[in-house]
Amino acid sequence: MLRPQETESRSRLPLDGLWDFRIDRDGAGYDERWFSAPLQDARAMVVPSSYNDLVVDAEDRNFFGDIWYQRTVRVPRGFAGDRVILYFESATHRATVWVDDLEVTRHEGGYLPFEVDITDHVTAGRTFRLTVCVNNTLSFQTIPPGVIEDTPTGRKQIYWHDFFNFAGLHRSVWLASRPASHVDDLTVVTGFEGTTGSVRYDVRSVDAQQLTARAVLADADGVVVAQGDGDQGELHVDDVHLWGPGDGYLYDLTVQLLDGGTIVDEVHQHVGIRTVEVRGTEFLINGQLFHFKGFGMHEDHVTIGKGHNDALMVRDFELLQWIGANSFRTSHYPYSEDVMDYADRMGYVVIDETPAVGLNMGLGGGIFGGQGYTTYSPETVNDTTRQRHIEEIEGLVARDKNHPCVVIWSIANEPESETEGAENYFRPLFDIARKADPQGRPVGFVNVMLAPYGKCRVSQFGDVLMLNRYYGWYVNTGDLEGAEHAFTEELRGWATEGKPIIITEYGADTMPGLHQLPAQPWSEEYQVEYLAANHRAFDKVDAVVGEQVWNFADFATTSGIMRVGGNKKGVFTRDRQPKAAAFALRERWS
Ligand code: GCB
Repeated sequence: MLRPQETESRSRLPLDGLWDFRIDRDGAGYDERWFSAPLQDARAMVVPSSYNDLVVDAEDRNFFGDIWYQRTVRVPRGFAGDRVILYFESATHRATVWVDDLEVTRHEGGYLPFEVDITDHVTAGRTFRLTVCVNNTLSFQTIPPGVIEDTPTGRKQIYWHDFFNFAGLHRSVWLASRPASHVDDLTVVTGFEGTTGSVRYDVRSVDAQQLTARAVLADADGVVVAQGDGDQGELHVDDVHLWGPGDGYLYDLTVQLLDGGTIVDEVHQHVGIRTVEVRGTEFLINGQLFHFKGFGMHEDHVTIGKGHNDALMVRDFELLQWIGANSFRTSHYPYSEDVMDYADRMGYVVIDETPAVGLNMGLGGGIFGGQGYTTYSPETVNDTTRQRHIEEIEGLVARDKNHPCVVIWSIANEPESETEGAENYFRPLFDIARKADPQGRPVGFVNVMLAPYGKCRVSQFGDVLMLNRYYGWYVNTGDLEGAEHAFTEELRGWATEGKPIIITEYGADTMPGLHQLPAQPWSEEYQVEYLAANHRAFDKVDAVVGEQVWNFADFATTSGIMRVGGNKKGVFTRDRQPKAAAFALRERWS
């Protein structure tokens, strides 16, 4: 599945803007067939955005269940003769879609795209009623998991991850056209030897037996540097300009399906030529040592929640550049395709994560102390959950496999990993990710402090060690000397495993504007000193090849006594202004 694009043979029309919207408080929408008529009692809602922070009523904001979106769509006349496709970049966490009265597709999973061919149900030049029912409930069989508990005051949605369960159509929706005979998927694998780059390509097409494929590679100036015929091939590039950290050099690969001299279909794929390798405790990009500097991030902004917005994305990357970061992790779910494209273009290195977060019932909202559930059991996280998890891994790799920015797949964040149940659950998943990725990138998962060195039973399966640690915050609170000592000791243990270690989270909640001398937790000064103590620990252990602070910016969470207007571990505030720690990091990283 390729994202809609504008080419010689394809068009796309964004369906973003104001849609009719209704929260289905009584769960009546399916029975009353809300899709079969204009949505009654509807209010306006923005696509793309989370609906939650746009409304002011607490019950609406915290609602779980069905929410309905509807709008009228006119199919452009120019789409006549082509296949007409609806493409959703995401619907969190699942969706059912109707074209007029007809259900055309369902999709599970809140952060990956899905499409449906609606050619047979619409007419070029005419309108149709598009209805989408989005559902945001979480269960033990969803990724991420959750549970609905009965309480004296009604049913409540519980989950174990530390960010607000934003819902809605978070990314663009497209009406797209493409020819019946078309390129369905495209894979590139890059490499280089000396100054010659290579791009292996593999074209999968539909209904194209009589057509021939042609691949043309152009450099960033549009000069053709290589071309080949056939569904598969390898292109060679003299004097290659590699893609690398801080140098987002992209070639453009045009793939055409030809009927003699006629172009039947054409797609474009930007290509960054680079290699990724783990060698002992080293992490290499293009054969050179790479040290990760950056953040675990969130798609989270004031008012729009998890909605994608280009302006806010650009601001985030401006700040990443200003602070000297070279990388980030898409904690804790796949990010918008626009973010991935922009990371390619800006030369940012990405650890790409599935939405498998909160598979740890020993944690509550990112904090110790769960609510008495067993994580892995036939009644909780079970084989059905794992099947969903596998689909998320395969779906993520399928979507992002061609991005040069992606250098590691993170298959989960902080699952319970110290038990036999964890070992059994995770054993096959790493190989599933490896098998899915034609580029053979390293695969790992993010380890939690509850499964420290010597206790974790899952890290044996990964190619890299990714650790989230809060020495000086959740433990050794306020005691940075003790924190540095304990962290160094643990790192020395992990270093004996002979794999590269990336610290994927370390951070301290900080109220912007709170100043204290001597520094105390929650003050800006403490965040600065906390980071310095952590850095001293990292710098003593050669196997540590990266540091990603938690978090880039403050973000929304569920209510909790450990959260003050959300999680405040941001180095930037939620509206993207620097705390004191930002200047300290800038000095270390620049
Ligand atoms: C973690 C989680 C992250 C939380 C963070 C915290 O370990 O991975 O999602 O937000 O801790 O601040 O507690």
